[in-house]
Amino acid sequence: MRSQVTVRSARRILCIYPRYGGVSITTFHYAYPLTDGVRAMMTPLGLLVIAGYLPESWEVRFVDENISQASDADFAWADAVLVSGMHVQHSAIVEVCHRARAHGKPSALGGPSVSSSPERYPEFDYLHVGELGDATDELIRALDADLARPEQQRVFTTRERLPITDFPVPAYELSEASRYLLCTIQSSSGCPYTCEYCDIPALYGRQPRLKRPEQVLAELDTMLVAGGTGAVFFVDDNFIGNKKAARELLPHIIAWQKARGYPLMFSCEATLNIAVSPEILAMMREAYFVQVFCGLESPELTALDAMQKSHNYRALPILDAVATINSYGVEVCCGIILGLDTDTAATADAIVDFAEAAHVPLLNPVLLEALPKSPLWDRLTAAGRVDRSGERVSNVIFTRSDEEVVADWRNVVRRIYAPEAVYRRFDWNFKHTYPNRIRPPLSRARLSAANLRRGLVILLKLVTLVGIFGYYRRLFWRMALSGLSEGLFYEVLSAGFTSHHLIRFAEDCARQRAGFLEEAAQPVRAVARPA
Ligand code: B12
Ligand code: SF4
Repeated sequence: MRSQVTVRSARRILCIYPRYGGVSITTFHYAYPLTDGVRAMMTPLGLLVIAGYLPESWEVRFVDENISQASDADFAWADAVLVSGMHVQHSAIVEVCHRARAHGKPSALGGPSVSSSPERYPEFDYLHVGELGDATDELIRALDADLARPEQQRVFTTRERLPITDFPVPAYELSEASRYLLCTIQSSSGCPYTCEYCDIPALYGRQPRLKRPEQVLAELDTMLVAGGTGAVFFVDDNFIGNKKAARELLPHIIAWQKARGYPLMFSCEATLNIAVSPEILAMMREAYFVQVFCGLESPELTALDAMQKSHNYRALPILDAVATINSYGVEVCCGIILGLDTDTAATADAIVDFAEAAHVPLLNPVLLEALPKSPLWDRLTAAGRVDRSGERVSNVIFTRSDEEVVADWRNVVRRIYAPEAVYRRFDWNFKHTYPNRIRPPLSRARLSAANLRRGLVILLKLVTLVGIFGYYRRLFWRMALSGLSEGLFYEVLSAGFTSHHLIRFAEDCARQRAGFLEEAAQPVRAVARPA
């Protein structure tokens, strides 16, 4: 639902999502040129939720600067500028604030970065700390009452969250949905576990809050009308944070898909112990979930014990868990953390060996970072091991030298994303994972003009850039022909597309240009994603 605040003034609100930091594994930057105009990974859901919550009488414009820059005309049009973002976007967030100020417009910042570190944003006129709730209504009241920039920064902190069952449908219609690889949706917030490095339980709670199934379906319908192109990511911190709720939701999604000819395929984040819930996996298969992102963090059991993440292997050994999930047609992606206290000179090899043994195509190795509000932050602060200078590769003072940790990161990325290694893992999935997927009907929804155009463009560009001009073209064709011989056309395109980004990223790594190392000015560069 929209805000219940009664407003008196007409307002024009410009919502801006700033550029990401450097290229990273999870943003797939290098694959965008293979598409028909994709410019960003996922729709920024938080800001779309806020846009959907603003009073109906207020006009809203939405600009994702990963797609195109907000123009002077946009700023001139606006009465106020609302901004969101993660720590990795810090410098771009501040830059948007300066532009708003140059146009004499008040600016307000909300989202994950300011919610965990408001002190990093003294430039903004208004700060919104926390989730949608009473603070959001206060901000709306303030903008309704007065458009002059306040003399001093005003900080609104959510004390009472809006129940998630009252959340508005995100304003998908304001986003250029076709410019994203994935549309995003949220069915729950929070996670019952307490992994040491993670701030999710503190920020969003240990008791997952749940949307009603009909709410989720209404959001999917809105997304479709807005032009969402086929692939949707559930941003839930842990899709099985409440297993009963997942069991209740999935039959609704299955029925929705069947009634509409399976217009969408899904992915989500979940803990690896989803492997011991066959009934959930069976329904995910039926609903056409094709990928799950699991925060493995380390293949070393001592490391998992130390970070309170033994749920990754207690229910089922890790390799068995991955194989079980694969048997439902669901590909597993793994988050990996380097720089743990338990890491040794053997850790990099253990990670590379794990990738090979588990046949996981996509891994996201990152350096440990202490997030305020996480148990790790408290432990390392007490031990004098949090470095707030922002001048190192992480704010954690590792037990090994920075050089060793970064060398391991580089070593892992280079080896797991060497063309022969990544194609080999995809090839294994052609034989053992993807054939286990349902074959959705070739409905009108799936054969839409937008889907066909995107598929065709990717095919042509992939064949040209990689299949003809790529230095690893022989390996590419071997992988592609192997998949095609199994009748897996979509999967071959997807593997070629994904690998293109990963291989280029690893090449950058070899040339010492990759990711967080470029963003030396940002204190938070690489934190594991949750679940
Ligand atoms: C989806 C996701 C991504 C996606 C897309 C991000 C996007 N475009 O939105 C991708 C895959 C790109 C991504 C990447 C990364 N992510 Co991420 N990601 C998420 C995730 C799982 C969901 C985000 C989401 O949509 N949430 C749902 C929405 C509704 O919630 P919300 O954004 O918080 O918005 C609410 C409030 O904050 C508020 N609000 C938000 N904006 C605004 C604006 C205004 C004006 C107002 C008033 C209010 C307001 O209202 C909303 C409703 O309550 C979150 C975890 C989480 N629980 O949020 C992590 C999270 C945002 N990611 C995180 C991190 C660390 C990363 C990476 C750095 C990980 C890595 N090492 O690779 C990378 C960065 C990549 C890069 N270099 O650019 C951290 C951010 C830490 C921080 N405080 O900045 C989070 C919080 C997870 C965590 N704790 O570790 N991520
Ligand atoms: S890392 Fe994942 S499983 Fe652990 S507390 Fe965070 S969201 Fe939950």
